[in-house]
Amino acid sequence: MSFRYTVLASVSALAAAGLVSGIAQASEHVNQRPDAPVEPAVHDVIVVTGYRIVTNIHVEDQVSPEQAPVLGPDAAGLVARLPGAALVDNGSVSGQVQYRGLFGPRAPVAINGAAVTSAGPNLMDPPLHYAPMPLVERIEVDRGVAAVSRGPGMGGGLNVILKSVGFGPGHDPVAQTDTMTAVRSVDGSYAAGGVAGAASESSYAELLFSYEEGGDIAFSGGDIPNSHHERTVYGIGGGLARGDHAIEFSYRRLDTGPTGTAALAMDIDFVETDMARLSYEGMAGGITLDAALGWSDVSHGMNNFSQRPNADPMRHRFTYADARTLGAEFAVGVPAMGGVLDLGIDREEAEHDVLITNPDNAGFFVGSLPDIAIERTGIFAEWTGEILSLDSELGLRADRHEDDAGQATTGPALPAGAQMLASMFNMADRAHEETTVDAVARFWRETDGDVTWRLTLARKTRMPSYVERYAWLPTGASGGLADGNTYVGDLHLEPEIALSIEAGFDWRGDKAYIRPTVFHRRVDGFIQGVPFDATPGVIDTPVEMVSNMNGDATPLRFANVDAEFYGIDADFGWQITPGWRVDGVASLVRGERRDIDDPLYRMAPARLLLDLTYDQADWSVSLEGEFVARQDRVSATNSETVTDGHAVFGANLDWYARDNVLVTLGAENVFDAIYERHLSGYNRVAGGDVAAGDRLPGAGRGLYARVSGAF
Ligand SMILES: [Cu+2]
Repeated sequence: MSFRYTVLASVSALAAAGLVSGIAQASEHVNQRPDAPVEPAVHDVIVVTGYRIVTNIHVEDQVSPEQAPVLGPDAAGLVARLPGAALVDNGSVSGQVQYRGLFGPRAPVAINGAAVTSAGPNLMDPPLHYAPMPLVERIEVDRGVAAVSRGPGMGGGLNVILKSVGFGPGHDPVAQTDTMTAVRSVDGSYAAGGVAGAASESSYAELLFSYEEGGDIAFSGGDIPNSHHERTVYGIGGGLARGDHAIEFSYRRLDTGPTGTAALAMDIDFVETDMARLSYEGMAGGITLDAALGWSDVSHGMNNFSQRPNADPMRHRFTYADARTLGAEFAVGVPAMGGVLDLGIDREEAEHDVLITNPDNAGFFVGSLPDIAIERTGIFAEWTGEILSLDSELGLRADRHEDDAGQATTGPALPAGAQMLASMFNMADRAHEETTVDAVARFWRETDGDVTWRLTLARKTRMPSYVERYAWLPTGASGGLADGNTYVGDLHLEPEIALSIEAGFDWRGDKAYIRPTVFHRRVDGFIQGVPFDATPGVIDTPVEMVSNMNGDATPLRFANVDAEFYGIDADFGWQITPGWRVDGVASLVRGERRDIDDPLYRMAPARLLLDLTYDQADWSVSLEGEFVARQDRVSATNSETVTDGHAVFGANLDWYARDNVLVTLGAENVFDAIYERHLSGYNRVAGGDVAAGDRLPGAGRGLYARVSGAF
């Protein structure tokens, strides 16, 4: 249900922002339920393909990248512009979103409403890897926490809506396209893609395509090591509608070529992913029906020698990581107690397998995460309506989880210590069952049209990831933490349980707006690396021996600890004169252990984004400053280093060449500042322009251009 709400919210936001009729028409097909309410109080929408937005004051539920520079191929960078959000950058196309301190497996991400399964045990292919910028229409973000109907997950839910021609307004099929091309000087990159198809009110068919390629990103000290990328996506889709019933089908193929991930021990050699989804949406007797079947198959290869120097053939590694998923969902919406009650059931089956090899030694292979099977069946109830004149959303969900792992295989060339760990793993009871319960209550109230108060209370859970549970061999695989540590899992991990409260208001006056939020989240059983045993550095266990041979005498072990997060963030703006306006986003988050005195690892530093914009009818110019504070609250457990504060400035010109063509020209990092990004990890590529072990810097000065067009 929340999915439907946000679709409608964005459509109305676009209309409110004064979009021209062409795009409004293209969006009309999503407006299948004109009676459904619109709830910007609980969702943010980032519109990527908003053409000709005549802005007086920012509409409260969208951030438009057309008025702000969005650089590079990663949609994670776009989301990072929201209040409370930041980019955790493990590579040009390996970015994760951090939202109010949560990232990686704690931040649920869907594409077109479908959960995305990554294959890489270090999230080289995080969910947003599957949403190249030329294909992204908009991104919807559940403010604070995700509704239970989105599935399990701890943080705010992200749903990326890809471009689609969708159903059209007319009886006869009409051809449509929506494309974007971009070039960027700092990495010599280009991107091109979009959707083309034909649509009528009863059917549509479409083709999707995108191609992106870029070299290493330059900064004033040289090139950022292994920051190149290459990615292709193509797909088909279609739909049939009869009366109150519609079915839609989509298939996409993703093909990522050699791409660097300098903060990790290996680079991407390939990611080859097939994804398909069949969905039904309809209405019968006043009851709404939603059903979907999804399937994905990821084949991923990575290595530590073809894109980075590695002179020792004994240490060459090529790792294969595969994942397959099957999912099914069914939900009904019925009128109840003056509101709407959504009842749903969903099931997901996932298989993961990771095999480490040495291509120069046929006897060296090891199944480090062997034949992992993860099954989940969930049910939820979510009611939306009015309680004591407060708009309310009350949700409850329960999930049954079953995990298991197969037998670890080892080649004869593997050292004896690792052989022993494998046989211990194979003798252990690896199966696990768990039931988790989530509850979300949201209340919001609009007063005299200017202020919307909002309050969210939630109990959310997260199951340990398969890496956290089943990593029996100490390796750098950690779900993309990129802290340089070696990790082992724990078969006995408990689920994380988070209790959170979040409160704020959205105020919009004639000439200004502000939307501040304060939040607190207490997590029991927070899963985090801790010293392997009571005598770290004393090599007295098989795990420490094997880890020491791999170059880390002090491995970490995933364990349940206690943690908390709190912070404040806001976006705001002021229309100074009819032509000039200022917009800004400010974010502050703290994450701390509660059981010991140590900040949590990889927390975003305090940040302020400020844009000064001059608007005219057909064009606008923006100057942007990004001010990032020093981060000295760093995790001693993760050997995290401090980063200094910095300021980076950019400028861009938007020109609405026609009603449906937008041209953007911009300059990034105009003063060519050298700065370290706290969330980007440490360089692990030797022999480049950044010393191994140093923080990876941000991009240097450059120009970029982008043309978006819909016909
Ligand atoms: Cu990988």
